[in-house]
Amino acid sequence: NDGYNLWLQYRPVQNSPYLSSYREQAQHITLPGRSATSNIIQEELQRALGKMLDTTPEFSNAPNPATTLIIGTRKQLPELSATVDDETWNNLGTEGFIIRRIQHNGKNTLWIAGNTDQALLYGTFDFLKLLQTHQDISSLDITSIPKTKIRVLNHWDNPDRTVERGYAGSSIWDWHRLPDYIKPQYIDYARANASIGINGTVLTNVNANAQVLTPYFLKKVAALADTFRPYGIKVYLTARFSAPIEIGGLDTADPVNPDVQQWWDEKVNEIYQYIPDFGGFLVKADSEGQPGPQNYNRTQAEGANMLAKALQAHQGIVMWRAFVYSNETPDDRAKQAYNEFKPLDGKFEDNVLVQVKNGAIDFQPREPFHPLFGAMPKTPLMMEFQITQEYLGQGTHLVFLGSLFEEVLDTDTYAEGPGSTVAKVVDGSLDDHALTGMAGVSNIGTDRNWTGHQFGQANWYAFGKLAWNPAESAADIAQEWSRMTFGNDEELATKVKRIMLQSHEAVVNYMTPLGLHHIMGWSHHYGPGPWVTDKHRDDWTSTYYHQAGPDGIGFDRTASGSNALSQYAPEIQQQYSDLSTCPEKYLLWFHHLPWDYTMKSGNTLWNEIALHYQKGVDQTQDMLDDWKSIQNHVDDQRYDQVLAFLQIQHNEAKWWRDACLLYFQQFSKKDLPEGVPQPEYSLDHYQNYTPVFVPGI
Ligand code: BDP
Repeated sequence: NDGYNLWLQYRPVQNSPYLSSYREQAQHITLPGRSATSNIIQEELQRALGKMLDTTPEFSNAPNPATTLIIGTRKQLPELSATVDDETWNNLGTEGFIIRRIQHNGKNTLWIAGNTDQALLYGTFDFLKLLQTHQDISSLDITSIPKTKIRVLNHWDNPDRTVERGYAGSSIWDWHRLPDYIKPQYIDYARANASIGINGTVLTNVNANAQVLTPYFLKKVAALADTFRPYGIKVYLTARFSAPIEIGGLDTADPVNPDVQQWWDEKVNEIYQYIPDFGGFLVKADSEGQPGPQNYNRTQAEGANMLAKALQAHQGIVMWRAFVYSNETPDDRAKQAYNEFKPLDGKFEDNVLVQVKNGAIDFQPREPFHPLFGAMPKTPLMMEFQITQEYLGQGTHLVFLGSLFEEVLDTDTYAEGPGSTVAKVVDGSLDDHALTGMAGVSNIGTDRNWTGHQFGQANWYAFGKLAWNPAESAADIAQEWSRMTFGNDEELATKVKRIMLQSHEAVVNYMTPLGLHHIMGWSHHYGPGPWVTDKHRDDWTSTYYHQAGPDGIGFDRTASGSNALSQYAPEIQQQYSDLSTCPEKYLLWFHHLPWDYTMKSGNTLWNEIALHYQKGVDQTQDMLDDWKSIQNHVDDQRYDQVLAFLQIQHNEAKWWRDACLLYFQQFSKKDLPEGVPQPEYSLDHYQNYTPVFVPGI
């Protein structure tokens, strides 16, 4: 088993008390739909039920006395649908579904219902998940409605098939052979995404290439859009702000220039000729060398609105990234996006979402939530999570990101009093926004198992689940994924869940404990690099962030420092400014403290840092031991790969610990506490060591 089938393994159901009830239910399926999507539903059921139950279900177009499972929309089944009230139907929208048990012809029947075939597809995958995880289906009454509207993967894929920050091979988009050749992998990609409710994909890198907007590429994009459409997945592209100059022959890209506006209008009309349901644009502007409205002294809103207006006639949207910062701005990088965007609240067109990374710096192992969440009530803010593990061990370390996503989503912004969680900002319920969304920077590539690390699949899965329902628990997601992926053996399920649920805390401990951040290797971002300094951009160095010196360590973001804390609600400001209430996990993010500062445990800060690094190493050992203990329950191929990667992770946790502690020890001038071994090499060794092969640069 090479992992290609992801969580759609459809393992034979054995030793389940429910096997006979599953077989009974799956005998005769009524599926009235005749669309491409209905065909997909039928094929998926045939594949899944055949593999899981060793049965070949019979299909019919209309309910009859033999029917045991009905999969039909409100319109397809008027009689049955009249038993459900109008309000329920309306609440379901176009994507929500119901799975409920009904009496039909005096028979115990299951009904998967919704307003559209797409909803039925989601319902079908949910039903199959129940079988995959051996759930009791005798009294089902499920209503599931997505809480966000736009649930998209962001592929940082380039036309030459390299993937920025990708650690799983090349880009899956085989541009050269498109539009003629539709790789089977595209279909399986769409199936996997539909199975977790993802309804959009941005095909191209945020560091954009204008060429993707030319007819040569648009034909290829259209072929992908055609492939994904029946799975409910729309395609989006990144728009390079200077495209009117680069491919349009204009000498400016100024958003208020009528020629520029006209160029975008025409370009958008052209795109819709190829792709009638094109989703819209994702834009990275005025950031890390990308062109943008600042080049013309225009605001982010003026830039976004120009594109938004061009898309309006076609119901397209703009996802405008808030990742705007500059090393020429003398202020703390953590404050810059807020300063740029907060004054623009209410100035964006209705079809613009501002896409904000979960934290104010950059996808670090742990960051406090971005201060923009809750600060722009008149603007829909879209969450951007990074599924690819740029700063978290890339394709090699096992880190379940469901825990990270959950931690951010559950945090209270206090924007409108207690209970104003980030999740409520993102799902639009706090400020009543209908246009809502979540983006995940994809970890998918051409590797047979899609994500490089088998457990990288769990992060793709968790992203989809949390985009659908930001309130879902990471622990439940981990459990569900593990059962679908590896099977229902209880010992295996317990151990895999334990491995997953401690993995995020482990990586924080051995990389950036207690609020440290951005201390990784230069440019490739793999491995430790707290010594990185004196580069062409100060805000890309490590010393800028950890501020370690003889007097202590940490970035002072309180009123005595950069005062980034002032960007948060007063409750947060108060809690995080005060050393007695600041959560220690964010301590050095907000405070600069002496090495002998006393922590809650009674340890000095120096000892506590060292002990956290050690704990991270110990946790990777626990993960390794847990994995070894389930060898008999996992197929060899996946077992061996994960084992080898866990071993690497454990060794690299030590590398992080030793390199960081030796580096910081130059300033603390203190011994390592008991329980933390002397590093194997001198600091010099670690500083001169570069991993041989680091992909994804
Ligand atoms: C950083 C990456 C860089 C991306 C950038 C972004 O290092 O490759 O282009 O974020 O999000 O994390 O635009």
